Amino acid sequence: GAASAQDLPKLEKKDRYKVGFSQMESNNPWRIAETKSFMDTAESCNWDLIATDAAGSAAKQVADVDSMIAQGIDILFLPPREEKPLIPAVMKAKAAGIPTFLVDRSVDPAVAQAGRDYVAFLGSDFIDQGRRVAEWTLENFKGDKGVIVELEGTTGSSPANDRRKGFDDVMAQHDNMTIVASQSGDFARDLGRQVMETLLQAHPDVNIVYAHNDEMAIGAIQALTLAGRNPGEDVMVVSIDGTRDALQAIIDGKMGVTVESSPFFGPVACNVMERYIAGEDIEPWVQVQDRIFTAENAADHIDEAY
Ligand code: GYE
Repeated sequence: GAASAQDLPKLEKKDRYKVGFSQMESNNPWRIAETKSFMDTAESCNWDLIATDAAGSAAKQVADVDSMIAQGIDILFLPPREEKPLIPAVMKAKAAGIPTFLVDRSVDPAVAQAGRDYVAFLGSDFIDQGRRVAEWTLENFKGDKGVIVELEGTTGSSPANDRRKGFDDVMAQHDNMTIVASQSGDFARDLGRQVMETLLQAHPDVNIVYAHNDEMAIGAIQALTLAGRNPGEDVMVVSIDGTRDALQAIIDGKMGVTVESSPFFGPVACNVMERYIAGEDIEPWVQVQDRIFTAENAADHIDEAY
């Protein structure tokens, strides 16, 4: 049936709120910055925060949400590691009458929908991020033919699906650009390095690397350097997030661009919760605006980076 806000559980005004934040993993600076943002927001937003870490396992993340429901949380903030495996967590929270906000990643919209199964998605436009990386690459690539290796994020995650779509759709319109390989590095630095090592052997002529996040871009730079290549000179490395290491790599001339994907969701979550308590209709997608970091401005932003 049609999505209707009446189906969503209400949240009464209270002095303190028991808030669940189910983190998916803590193996990169982005995740750590996001968890810290929730912790830093807790006091000023009257949260008694229950934060868990699923250590990279969707099954554990579902179990973590189960345990938060059993502990009687008032509200759930959930970054679903993958689009399909986390649907049961969303549905269980719904059945328990707990308003749920998806944070930074989404779930399969064919099954679970904002305004019906959960309140809203708080996050970036990943298709647009991929598109903006592609456009920057087209404007700044100096060679005749682009030979592109793509390092994808976690398979089945919304940012991996959408960052791929945004970038690939733009590149498909340019005959001089070919994506010769596209493989998952699970959004992780070390896996990004390993996958890049392997792909370099099959495609030694690569001259553009598009990584779906900065951690994999840094891993790729390590692999390229070890293989005697000069990232920033004979290979253009481009990615997404805006971590400190990526801004430093841009300053050092090893990386071309990173389109921002902000991890600072604590204040966004507090604001949307207050609006929800006040009875406001919440838009299904609370969109985060992202900047772009290049050699022109990386030095201005590195001090505030994570
Ligand atoms: O880019 C990445 C993290 O879901 C937007 O996940 C997030 C992505 C972010 O592991 O670094």
